[in-house]
Amino acid sequence: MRTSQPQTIYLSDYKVPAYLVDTVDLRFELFEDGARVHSTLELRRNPESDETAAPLELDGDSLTLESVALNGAELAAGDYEDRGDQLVVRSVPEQFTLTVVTWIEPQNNTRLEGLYKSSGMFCTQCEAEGFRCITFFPDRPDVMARFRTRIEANKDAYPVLLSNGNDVEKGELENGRHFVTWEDPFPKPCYLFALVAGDLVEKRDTFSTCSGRDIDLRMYVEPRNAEKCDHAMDSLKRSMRWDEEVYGREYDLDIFMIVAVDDFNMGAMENKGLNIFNSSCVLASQETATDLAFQRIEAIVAHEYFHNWSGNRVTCRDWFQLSLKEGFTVFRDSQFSADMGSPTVKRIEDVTLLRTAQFAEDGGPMSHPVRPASYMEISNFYTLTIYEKGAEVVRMIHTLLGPDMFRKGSDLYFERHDGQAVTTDDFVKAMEDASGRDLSQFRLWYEQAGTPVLAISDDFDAETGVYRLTIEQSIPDTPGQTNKKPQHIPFALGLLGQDGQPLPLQLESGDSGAPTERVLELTEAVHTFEFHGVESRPVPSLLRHFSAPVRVRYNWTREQLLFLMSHDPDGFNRWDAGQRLAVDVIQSLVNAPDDAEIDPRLVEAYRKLISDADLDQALVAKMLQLPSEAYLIELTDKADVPAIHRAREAVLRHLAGALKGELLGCYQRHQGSGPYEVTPEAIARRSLRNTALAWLLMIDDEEGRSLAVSQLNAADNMTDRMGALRALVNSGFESDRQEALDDFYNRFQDDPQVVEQWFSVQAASDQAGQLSDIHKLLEHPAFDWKNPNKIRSVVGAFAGQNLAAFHNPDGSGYQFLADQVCRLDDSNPQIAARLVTPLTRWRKFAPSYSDRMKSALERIRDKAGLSRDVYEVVHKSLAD
Ligand code: 0A1
Ligand code: ZN
Repeated sequence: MRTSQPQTIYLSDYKVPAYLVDTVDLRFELFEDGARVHSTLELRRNPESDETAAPLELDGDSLTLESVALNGAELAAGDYEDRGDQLVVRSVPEQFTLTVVTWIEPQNNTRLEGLYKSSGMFCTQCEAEGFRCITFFPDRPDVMARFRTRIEANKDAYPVLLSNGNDVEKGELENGRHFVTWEDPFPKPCYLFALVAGDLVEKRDTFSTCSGRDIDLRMYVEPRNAEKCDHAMDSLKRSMRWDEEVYGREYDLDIFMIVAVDDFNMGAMENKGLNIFNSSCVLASQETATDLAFQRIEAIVAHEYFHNWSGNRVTCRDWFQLSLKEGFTVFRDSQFSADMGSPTVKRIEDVTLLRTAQFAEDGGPMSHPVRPASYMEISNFYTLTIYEKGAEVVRMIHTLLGPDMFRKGSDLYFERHDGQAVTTDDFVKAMEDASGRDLSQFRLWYEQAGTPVLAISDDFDAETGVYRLTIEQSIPDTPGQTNKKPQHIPFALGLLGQDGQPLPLQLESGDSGAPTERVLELTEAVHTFEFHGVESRPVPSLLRHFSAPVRVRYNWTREQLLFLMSHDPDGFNRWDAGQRLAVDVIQSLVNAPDDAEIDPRLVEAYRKLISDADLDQALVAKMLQLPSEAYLIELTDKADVPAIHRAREAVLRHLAGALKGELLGCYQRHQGSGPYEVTPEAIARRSLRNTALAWLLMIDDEEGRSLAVSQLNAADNMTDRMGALRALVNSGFESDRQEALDDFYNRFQDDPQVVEQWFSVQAASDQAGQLSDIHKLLEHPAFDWKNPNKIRSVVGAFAGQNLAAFHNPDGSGYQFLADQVCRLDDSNPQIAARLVTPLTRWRKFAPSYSDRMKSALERIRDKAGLSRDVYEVVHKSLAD
């Protein structure tokens, strides 16, 4: 329990470590009532440190210290100090060996940081500061050491013993125990350490690298999951090949292992040679995983694999540099996913996440730069800003440099910094040095928080044939940052003539060979661009491919949006025009709910989309998704969520009613035949059918109902089964809903990943997820307060997706969330802090809501012994 106020840590206080660790020799004795950890460190003073007389300070957390020895001689109690969170040895020589023995209790570790037990197996999570829960150590990423790890455990219960690197020795011990020793030849920070011990089945494959080395690929899962590994294994091989081809990166060890664990705070972890995954992010079969899950698994497997270079071989100097590895790796995995499927669809998905969730974060109380200047608890900084905005920043460098120079830059970065712990600045420097471009102003993207706003106006002079575009950038104030400087923004655009044809973009008159798309570079607060030789007023296609993470303000008319929806050669902007049009229609209804006329042009646009079989169906599937409530809230000041919910539903119902015939036609047309496949075409087909079904059930259509029931009974895959279940759950057909839910549960009750989907389809539904229903789900025998996935699938889905119910005007949703946060704060502070997020946005809502949200936050604030994680989030949210 915390007794003092949490401290803020500043980037400006960074100092090189006073001591370096060359090697770490670990011996784990694993038992049912705890584990003993013997750690032998070869230490020496850091020649680069000016603290020549500094005591040795090692980090620790929740450890029972059994003994300390220096150069083999046990230290007496007065020779060291055990402060609980630090072990201090005052006088040490230049170079020495320190042996520390600690006792820990993995079986009681509910925080899931350090060594813990999940479904009977031992596993670890050390990023960011979990290694200190295992043994005393300089727990910071710029201390890189070579690890040797011996694991000892009962052989029957834990036949599989894994750690990083290569297994170099194994053998039998007394009392039915055995051991395996692992050696990792690559120096690494301790956050990349991993250990797994359990009764697991092994799935093997091999990969032959570009230089002809054969790599052993191994997946370890619980026996009941043995048939759910193929997709992850295939994804891994595709990732390995892609990283060779696109980045010239070859895998370095002889073995690459993946382990699936059920209890995990995040998605997965890139431990050197031994990636550990949340089961829900790696296990898949046609019967149990949706298309979305298949795609997510491919992306996460790739992400963790890509970290082997962007994160492990080149790592972060300190945690302020987190985006060095995360932003770059997300950029890499998004390029990979784009190459594996449809680049336009992937871009739409990434931008949807960015614009709804990252923009909201950037405009809220936790807003921080891609490279933060301070934090209290680093676990709170695994954010959309670090990951997604960080990836956008790397993408902009890619856009500014072009693919060839970018590759030169990444080659230089890996070559120059291999084996080092570096900063985001080192990354940018490598890009500059390789390309010769000056990125000094660009660096502001790492330093300034907040989403830049581009206010755009235009005018057309028919006499001179000049079209003028004025772009003014501003960056809103964020906590602790005001008066920001203009940033360097790549702005891609095109102009369309009245016939829908792209126009040459002549920045000087008479430039006959001008391209039809350009990337303009904004560096000043205001720019005016003139385009010559334009015959009639063009329609601008702005910020194509979402070339920068900014908000564009421009007064589109609905005509222009309809025009772009059908003519823009940039698929992304076609989709975006459709989104803007739908937002406009829904917002008018929010503002004037009694004026029920819904623009017939929206209906016609959707009719065309649904019926036109010549269009790219994957894009159509995306275009048919109305903007989410979360996005509509993000676009609104002082939002009234139930009103937004009603307006959006009214538009959906209106569209469904008007387009019933087309929806039924679309449903029939996309009936699949042949075996299940996870190709972009098949995914689009299933998505279109399930959207059609969902729309039909929104108007409680009888034909839709019977289609849903038969689809549910006939489905040979989870996408179709879940599509039908979701449509029924969200419909007014109450008895079908209950029957469908019961059948589904009976069929899949032994599969935790499917039960999680079953929880969340209810918790996210305005029909099945009212607060009283949520309480029942929490009482359900399959619910488990110790399992983060279950908590996310009920509490997280309710507060994050069932927005009208969560924002019940009586404030009951907020009080409910506060209760759950307080309850989790002791057992799992990381999860508790993440769950608070919806409440932190209280300023965004109309006063009667925001007052109640604030008082829920105050209740959390007043809980005794609040964790540092929750403390930081709540205090920052309530600060003026
Ligand atoms: N580095 C991992 C994410 C991760 C971060 C923290 C964790 O525990 C607090 C676990 C995983 C990734 O980017 O995949
Ligand atoms: Zn990552």
